Amino acid sequence: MNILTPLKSAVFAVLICIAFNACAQRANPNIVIIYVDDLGYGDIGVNGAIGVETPHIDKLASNGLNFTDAHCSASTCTPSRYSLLTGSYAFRRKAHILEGDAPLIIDPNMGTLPKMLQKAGYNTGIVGKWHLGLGNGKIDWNKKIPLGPEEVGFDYSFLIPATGDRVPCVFVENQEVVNLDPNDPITVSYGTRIEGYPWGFQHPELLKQHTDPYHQGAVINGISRIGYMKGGKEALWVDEEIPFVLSDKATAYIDENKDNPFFLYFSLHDIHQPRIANIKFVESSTMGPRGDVIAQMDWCVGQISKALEKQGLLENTLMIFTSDNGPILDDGYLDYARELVGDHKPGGVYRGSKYSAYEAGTRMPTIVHWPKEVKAGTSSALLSQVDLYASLASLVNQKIAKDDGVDSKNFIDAWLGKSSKGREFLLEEAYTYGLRMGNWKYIMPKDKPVPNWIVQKFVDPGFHPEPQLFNLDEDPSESKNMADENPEVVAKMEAELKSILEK
Ligand code: NG6
Ligand code: CA
Repeated sequence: MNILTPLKSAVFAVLICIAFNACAQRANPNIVIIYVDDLGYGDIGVNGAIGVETPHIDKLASNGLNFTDAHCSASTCTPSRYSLLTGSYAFRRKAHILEGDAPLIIDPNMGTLPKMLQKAGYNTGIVGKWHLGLGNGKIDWNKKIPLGPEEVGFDYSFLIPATGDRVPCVFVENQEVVNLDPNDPITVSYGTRIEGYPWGFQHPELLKQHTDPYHQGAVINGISRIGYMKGGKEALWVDEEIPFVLSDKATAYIDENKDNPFFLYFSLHDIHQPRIANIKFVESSTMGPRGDVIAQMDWCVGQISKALEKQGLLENTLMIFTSDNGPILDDGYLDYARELVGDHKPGGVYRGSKYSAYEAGTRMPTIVHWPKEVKAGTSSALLSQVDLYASLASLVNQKIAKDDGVDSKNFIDAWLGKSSKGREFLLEEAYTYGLRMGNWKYIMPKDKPVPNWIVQKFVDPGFHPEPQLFNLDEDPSESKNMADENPEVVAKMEAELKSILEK
């Protein structure tokens, strides 16, 4: 017998062993994105919240990586969600805030984050707010809806179709209205008033909260909404129960998928208006309903951690906790958020809010929690959610086709705290554009009057006839325009913005 044969077999066995271990170590993690609605940078305990406690989120931060300069791609919801799922800026699709009966705005032929994860062997689920449109024209809510999360890459979906303040106020599971009675069909209308649920402007006595004129359509559960609706009585959600319904669906999804890698996009209704906390959370803050729903949202986050822990999955699940746009105190419902805010700073030290091109519009509370791979700490890397598509693709070894995710770049090392290097330039979409270059912040001039509906919200969208330039190192709250002193910085940033917009 050749003396080398046993040696060769031993070496071979060792090599197989090493390869096997490497593969086993690289087992793809579960991925959970917890996407809060309208939560500001300063709205969580770990980032300085006053008057409300967020123990579950703070725990994620103390065991994970807390980002100080991570951004959603826009200061409103539909555009940010579009970018998160497609890796492409919303302006390329002219995506803006959608009504509740708008068609799907994601092209079903496009590559998406969930489709990429499906290819990598993941089961994919969305629970919560969608707000990316459904169907391919006028929706018939009484039939299976032809285009939606399934065509975008989700194996399972349980949705609030648009927003809590828009009709229809029903859940949609796998593209069918939940609990629909065929003898009580649903009709929805935006624009033209239809008889059905009473109208808020005619029946203020029915309301739990008064509203501005934009939210005085159908009154459902004592809350008037945008749009009109008829039928579907059995299917109506109860606002006070939404956090429990969504948390139950999300944790059931985790339980059902515990044996295979899964991607859960848990997209909370909180803390969007109408801010109607469950009695369990009423007066749990000093800030009235807005603070109470922050506490309620924190409880939902705790439910997810608990479900993962119960299944022994918390160690190897990559959880990303963040929000879709900056905070707003008065978005149309009279819940006294402005009066009760006290010393709390929803946007932290940053200027602006939802709808604004200033930093608080897009700088989001952002925590990455993955005990198996990510060391606890903080990171000041400049990151955008538009990059999660390419970054997660790199994590799970998937390639993205050339025409997909055109704005998405791979920053997985920064997202996992292995590098502090984020983007060189970062676009902030609003009603004008913001651009970051390191700690410079540029805002594109817009010489137009601020629309009335924005003025009424006490929001400064950042319109200015001249370019604005801020040095965030010295002036994080964007108070001193440095454009005149730094023409070469302005020129460089204008050229970069032009190239993004014209790409
Ligand atoms: C605005 C609505 C506001 C809210 C927002 C969407 C008016 C005046 N205001 O247009 O109530 O629904 O859209 O919020 O209609 S978001 O977080 O989904 O972007
Ligand atoms: Ca939002």
